[in-house]
Amino acid sequence: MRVAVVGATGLVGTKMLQVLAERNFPVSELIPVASAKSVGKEVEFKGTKYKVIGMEEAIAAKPNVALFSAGGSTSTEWAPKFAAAGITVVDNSSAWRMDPKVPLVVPEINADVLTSNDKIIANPNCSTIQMVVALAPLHKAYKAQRIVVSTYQSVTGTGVKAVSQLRGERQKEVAGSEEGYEMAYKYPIDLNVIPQIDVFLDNGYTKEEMKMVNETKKIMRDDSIRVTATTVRIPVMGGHSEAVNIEFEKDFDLAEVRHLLETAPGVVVTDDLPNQHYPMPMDAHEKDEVFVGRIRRDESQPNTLNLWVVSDNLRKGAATNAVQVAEYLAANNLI
Ligand code: 2RA
Repeated sequence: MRVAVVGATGLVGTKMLQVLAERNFPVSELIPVASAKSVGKEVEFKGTKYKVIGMEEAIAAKPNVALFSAGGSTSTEWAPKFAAAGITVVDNSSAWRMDPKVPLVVPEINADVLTSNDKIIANPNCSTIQMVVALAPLHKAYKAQRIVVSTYQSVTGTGVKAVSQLRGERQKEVAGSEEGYEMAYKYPIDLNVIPQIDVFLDNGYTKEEMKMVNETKKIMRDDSIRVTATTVRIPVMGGHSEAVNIEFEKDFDLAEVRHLLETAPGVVVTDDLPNQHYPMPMDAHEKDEVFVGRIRRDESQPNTLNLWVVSDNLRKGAATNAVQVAEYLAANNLI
């Protein structure tokens, strides 16, 4: 397979290269691509250095698949051009996710929607992906009616500038460093919590919160699930964490819930209270699975469950999910 990675020098693009190599995706030719300012830079794949090329040149190279992580406006402009050249795009931005003609795919849940006619395929938002991976087996068994989710999101979800801001602030606090750094956020993030991810919309929610609401329904193919979200940035780097409260139509047995999660694809249950084992971003970091713990009944109302869900947002929340989509396309001769 000729594989293009668009946005190859960014945090997610770099992770895509790493995940393609680790999973031994059958790459016959790697085509790293980026915007004009990064053209000519070098990236490494399986020990070899590759020069980053521009968009036009990448289309001319005719990759079978292009994994995009270059931001919404780049995807809006360039994904249709790649698609028109017969190249299948798996896009990590939010540009195409809610387009009714574009599949929004988490392979463990809805890869069956994919056909060879799909030339633009959307990768869901990181915080949505990890929640629905845990939700899917439970929704199938008990039918989720309403979800209340609060997130605790890693600065890596914002990108390199936010990682530098957190590192810079910590260096200043701990070592008195005078070294300057750019601000990715309006406020300090170290020793702080920012209850805003992405821009505010007219309804008072952030775009990130509404992504969780709308994308969940589309991936689960169920518009009746009611979702409300509060998304929050915290000074962490390993992954995103979520407190998820799910009200089901049917009652459940906690042992069965645990069994359903333990046997669900892509899920690892870490829930051993006597030993104080529960999912944490520092343990999820660099892992592909979604970790679920603190599994308990919400005692305030019937048929309702509380979960704590953690995953590496750059992996299952972005790069790994995109590569899994490409794996499914390749395995089913759809590219
Ligand atoms: C974030 N959800 O964590 C975004 C990244 N896609 O900010």
